[in-house]
Amino acid sequence: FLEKGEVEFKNVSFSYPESEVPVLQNLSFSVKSGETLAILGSTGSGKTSLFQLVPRLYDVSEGEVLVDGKNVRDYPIEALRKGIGVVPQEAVLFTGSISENISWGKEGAVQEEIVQAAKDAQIHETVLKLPNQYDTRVGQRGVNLSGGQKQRLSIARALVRKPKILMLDDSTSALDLKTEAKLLEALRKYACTTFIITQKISTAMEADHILLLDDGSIEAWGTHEELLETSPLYVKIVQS
Ligand code: DCP
Ligand code: MG
Repeated sequence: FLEKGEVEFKNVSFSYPESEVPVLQNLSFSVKSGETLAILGSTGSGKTSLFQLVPRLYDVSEGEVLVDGKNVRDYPIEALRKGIGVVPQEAVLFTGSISENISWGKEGAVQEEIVQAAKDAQIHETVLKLPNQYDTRVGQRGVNLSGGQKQRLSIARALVRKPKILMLDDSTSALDLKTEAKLLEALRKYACTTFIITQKISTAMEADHILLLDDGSIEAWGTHEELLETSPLYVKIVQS
């Protein structure tokens, strides 16, 4: 659905349709195919808003978002939705089996692919312990899962589609460091461009680029080492 998964923001500003308040202001950056971008910033700084502009859950107010050099407005919406795996901040489960929850949105996914996605999302072992494994019902009247387990199911749902661009909105917040490290390692073989909103410096350190948002603007851009040199705000976050 997408060729390479390169993403470029060109002078992007954004405010929500019902409001005048600018949420993102004049953002420019680019991420190459297969690179990882970590997005940091305090609550309300615009991280989730930025995410939503790539699969066109919202459209920019000014500027352009390009995927593989082409304005996202010029793609069929299907291509964006199928080529971009978005894992939302609040994991959503549907009433149905674990398998159905993972394969949702990917017609014709076979069990093998579902299990592989679950393994990569680090949820397979948990699923095996459930009463009916992959046939276990979740959601209403189903088994209850913890926040972290829901997050990982939601990641598996994105991975089964083999996205060119993967967007994780704080999706590893409930994972311990070891599980998160295994997950990030497993993501490598997908070779997708990855946007990862995170509060954890340990995650940011592994990324090719870090974008630090402050009140809708880019406060800093670079690698961990670069930001330690150039951004007092980043240093403050590291030390906190
Ligand atoms: N906002 C809005 N309308 C919405 C969603 C958000 O007006 N439907 C506002 C609230 C914030 C700003 O936009 O002032 C940025 O919100 P984000 O959700 O993008 O912020 P973050 O994702 O960075 O915050 P958090 O870390 O809490 O998820
Ligand atoms: Mg958010």
